[in-house]
Amino acid sequence: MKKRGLLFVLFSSLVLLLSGCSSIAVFDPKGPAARTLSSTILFSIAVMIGILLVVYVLFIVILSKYRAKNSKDDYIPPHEEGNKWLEVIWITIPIIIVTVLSVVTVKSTISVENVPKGYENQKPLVIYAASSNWKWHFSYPEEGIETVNYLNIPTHRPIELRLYSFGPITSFWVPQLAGQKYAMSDMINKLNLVADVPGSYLGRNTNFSGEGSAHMEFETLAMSSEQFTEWVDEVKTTAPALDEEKFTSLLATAHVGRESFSTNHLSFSPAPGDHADHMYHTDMENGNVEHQENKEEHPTPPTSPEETEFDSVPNVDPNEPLPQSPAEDSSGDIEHTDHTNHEGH
Ligand SMILES: [Cu+2]
Repeated sequence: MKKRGLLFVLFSSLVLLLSGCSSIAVFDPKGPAARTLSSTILFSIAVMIGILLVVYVLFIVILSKYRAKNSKDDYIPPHEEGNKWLEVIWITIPIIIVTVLSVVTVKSTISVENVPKGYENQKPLVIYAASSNWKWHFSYPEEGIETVNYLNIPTHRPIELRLYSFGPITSFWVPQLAGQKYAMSDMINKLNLVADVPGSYLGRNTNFSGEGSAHMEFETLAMSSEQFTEWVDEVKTTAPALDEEKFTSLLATAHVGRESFSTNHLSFSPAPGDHADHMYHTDMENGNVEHQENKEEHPTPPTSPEETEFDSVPNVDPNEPLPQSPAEDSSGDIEHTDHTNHEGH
């Protein structure tokens, strides 16, 4: 009974706390893709609440209606043979629920994968977003500029983000603008989004990628296209150029603040091919050869000496005999407990 009271307190405080969070970013979308996702989540929650309501009402009704009663000693309950209609109902309803949820989910997935409706005819602004330990690099190929740890975008224009990573897999997520997508080292993932409300939106890496991953946050600033052009011009005229040497040292630095450059790294460190290319090359009959030849287009990101986890050289010589397991070794000799003594044998 005490346990149940504790659970009740925990549950009600959760309800209070969670309902107090009016600013859950996912439910405060500022663009069509995020709006689709938010309404899909809300719709699923509504369906779930509907199901729970029906289940709990039926549960209470059945519990009270069929509870143990004081009936006569010679009472025999009526013999029931099942009910065709009941069975039809409780098979059909779940099928309908699953169908409705699937249709809604597939439709919203397709819609967020594509350029948002109404923006298909506009030329998208391409931005390469690359992660490295532990920061984000944003390259604007058309404008020729690059930023670190902040992303400025114009509103009411489709943005095509091309995600990749210098190092481990990370995940790019600006919850108020779009869903999350992974950034990987040897291929590009495309993410389409549009911001239709100017403002500052928090973006972050949502995939644990090492000790600094919690600090991989960046500000996405959505502004009018005039302000955006102004900002680009300002960066072009005032920011320093980004050369290979500077970029290499930037990659090697764990944490940096915001930085702006009047040139970008794409000229000397091109991005990998996109996912479609990657699939194509590996799916070829001589997949490996094709992929090898293509290595120049897929630059291997620089790795630090600590990152030798995935080295092709195994730690153990395969020809060396396996170390004897303690099980085979224990011939009933109790004195063999000290490990250092053991090695001397
Ligand atoms: Cu792939």
